[in-house]
Order: sequence, then C-alpha cells, then structure tokens
Amino acid sequence: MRETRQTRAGSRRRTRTVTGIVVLASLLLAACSGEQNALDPAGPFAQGPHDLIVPVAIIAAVVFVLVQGLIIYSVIRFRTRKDDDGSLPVQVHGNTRLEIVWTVIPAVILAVIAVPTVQGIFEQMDDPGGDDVLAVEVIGHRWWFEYYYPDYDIYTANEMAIPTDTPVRLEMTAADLARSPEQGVVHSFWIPRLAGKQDLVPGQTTFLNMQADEPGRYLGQCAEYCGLSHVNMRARVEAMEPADFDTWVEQQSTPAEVPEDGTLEADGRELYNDLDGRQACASCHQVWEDEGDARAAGQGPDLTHLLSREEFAGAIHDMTEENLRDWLEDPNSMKPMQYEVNGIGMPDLDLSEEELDALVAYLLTLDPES
Ligand code: HEC
Ligand SMILES: [Cu+2]
Repeated sequence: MRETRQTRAGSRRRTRTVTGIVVLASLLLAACSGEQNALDPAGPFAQGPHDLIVPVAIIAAVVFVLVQGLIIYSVIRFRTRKDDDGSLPVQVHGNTRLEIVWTVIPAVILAVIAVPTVQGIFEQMDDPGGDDVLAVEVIGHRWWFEYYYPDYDIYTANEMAIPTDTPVRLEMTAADLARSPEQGVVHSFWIPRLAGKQDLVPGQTTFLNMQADEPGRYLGQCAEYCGLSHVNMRARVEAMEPADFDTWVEQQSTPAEVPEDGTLEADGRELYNDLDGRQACASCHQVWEDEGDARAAGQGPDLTHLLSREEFAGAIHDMTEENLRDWLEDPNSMKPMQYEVNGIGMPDLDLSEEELDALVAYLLTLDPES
C-alpha cells in the first residue's frame, strides 16, 4: 500500500520535472524567435557582434562536449568495482606537462577571441565617418526613451525614426536630477537586430552605432534594471526609405495646428495649458505651435506630433483613442509602479468626464497627417 503511494508520488514528481523542463525550454526558445533576435541581424552594426557570437559559441560547444565527455568517460571507466582492492589510482597532481597544456590552450583561445572583440567594441562606438551619418541623442528617463535630432531640432519619444542604409550615431545619456527629480539612474539601450547594447549613464555621454538595411519595425527595450517600472520601458525603431524619412522630418518640423475657437478640441487645448489649480499638462509636456518658439525638452514626452507614433508610454500601449483616455484617467494602472509609487512619471490629475472628452479630442488633433 505504502509502496504504491510512494511510486505514485515519485511519478508525479517526475511529471512535474518534465513539465518544468518543457516550459523552461519553450520559454528559452521563444526568446530566440521574433523581432528581438540578436541572431537575426538586420544591419552591419548588429552583424558584427553576431559574427563573433557564433564562432565563440561553437568553440564553447566543442570545449563543453570535450570536457563533459571526459568527465563521463572517467566516471564510468574509473568507477569503484566490486573487486576493487581499495588502492588509490595513479595521481596526476603536480603533472607539470598537463597543467601547462590546460593553462595554455584556454589562454590562447581567449587571446585570439579578444582581438576581434576589442575591435568590435570600437566599431560599435567610433564615429562611422562619412557625410550621411545621422545623429540622434537618446535620453533615458524613468521609464521611457526620449530622442532628439540635433540636425533638425526634433524631439520625439519611444519610437525612433531612421532612414535605411544610413549609419545612425546615437549619443546617449540618462536624464539627471537637473531635468526631473529622482531620475539619475543607469539605463541601457538595446535594439538587438540593429546594434549592440550600450548603457545610458547620467552625466556622461556614451555612443552606439546603428543601421537598418531594410525598412521595418525593430523592437527593443531598456536592458538595465532602472527601478520599479523598468519592465515597461520599451523602445521601437521605425526604419524607412530615405525619401519617407525626409517626409517624416518635414512633418516633425512643422508646428502643431491650433484648433479652431469654440470647438471641443479648443476646450481641450485650454485645459492642456491650464487645469484650474491642478498641475497643467503644459508644465511637463511641449506642444510646439509657433515656428518662432524654441523647441524644448520637457519632463514628459514631446506631444507636438503625438499621433505620428503608434505606441505611447514607453511603447507599451497602442495609440488609440480609448487607450489615451484610459491613460489620462488612470496613468498608474496603465503603467504600474510609476507616479503613485515614487512620484516619477505621469500623475493622475483627477480629470472629470468632460475634461477627459476635451483633452482626448485635443490630443487626437496632434497628428501631422491630418
Ligand atoms: C508632472 C508632469 C506631468 C504632467 C503634469 C502631465 N504629464 Fe503626461 N507624461 C508625463 C511623463 C513623465 C510621461 C511619460 C510616462 C512614461 O512613459 O512612463 C507622460 C506621458 C504622457 C503621454 C504619452 C506620451 C508618449 O508618447 O508616451 C501623454 C499622451 C500625456 N502624458 C498627456 C498628458 C496630458 C494630456 C496631461 C494633462 C492632463 C499630462 N500629460 C500631464 C508627465 C506629465
Ligand atoms: Cu531603463
């Protein structure tokens, strides 16, 4: 009786172990597929690390099989046998020749790998040169990425537009205390199919080169734990044909249109600038309306052409009317672990239904295509 129960418990445990392994393996394999696959490079600066990872992984696999094979062979070949007389096997401790061999071989392998590795690090960071390099400043905030195009004086967030076949030089830093309280942590920018991975450090500038061969969407995310909402800090790169990129630049360089007086949208714009005692949207965001005004960075993303982006709030929500309304109504549940927990991010401004209607109507006018 007891035995049966034990056998059953044992087989249940085995089933659980097998299920666990299957789940773990599929999760690991899932990480290898789709749009964030460093083993599927889509440009020269991602190709470099890829071409290093593959041979290194092969060498590691050969070493692994060799070492494990020798261990398994030794365990079986030299196991204790029934007729064992208890004497010690031949001791190899102090065998100078063996020790030199197993020190020199790994040292040589590492030295050989170090050459293309160091070279690759410089390729990722050095100015690629040439006239057509596009500069983009990347600023890491808790918890969203801001992009500034110094050549065009364009601010945008979460989604970076780039032309194909053009080296893009990222100059990166993290927002510091001067810009907004309680920023000042390290982030890491990583678009696996387009470039290597690089830290964003407050008060310092780091560099990373990126290039896309084909138009398309390339996903990535912050790869350095940066606080409670770190998991909600995603990034997107939209690579487009150079002609489409020129159109994008033109759109982004055109001020937002001011809605006509007397409309719901105009009411929304008024609320945006003055929320009657509550902190105005305009104190953290910019909507650039007049060519004569300077464009400037705010505490939150630039909203001038909000609708030119497909996602918002760290690229975790689709840019739909419903989502925007939910965002204004309750940003803390749309992006957990931000403002209500630590005062960083977008606050809940206690908006009434009427205020929400007007504000959302206004946000929907911030569309360069309309
Ligand atoms: C205290 C500063 C602050 C105020 C006030 C504020 N916001 Fe925000 N807002 C932010 C920050 C910071 C973010 C970025 C949050 C994130 O992605 O984690 C944000 C994000 C947004 C986004 C998403 C933008 C994007 O591209 O990701 C919209 C839309 C927005 N705010 C609209 C508004 C409106 C409308 C108001 C006024 C009713 C408002 N905000 C008031 C700080 C503020
Ligand atoms: Cu981060």
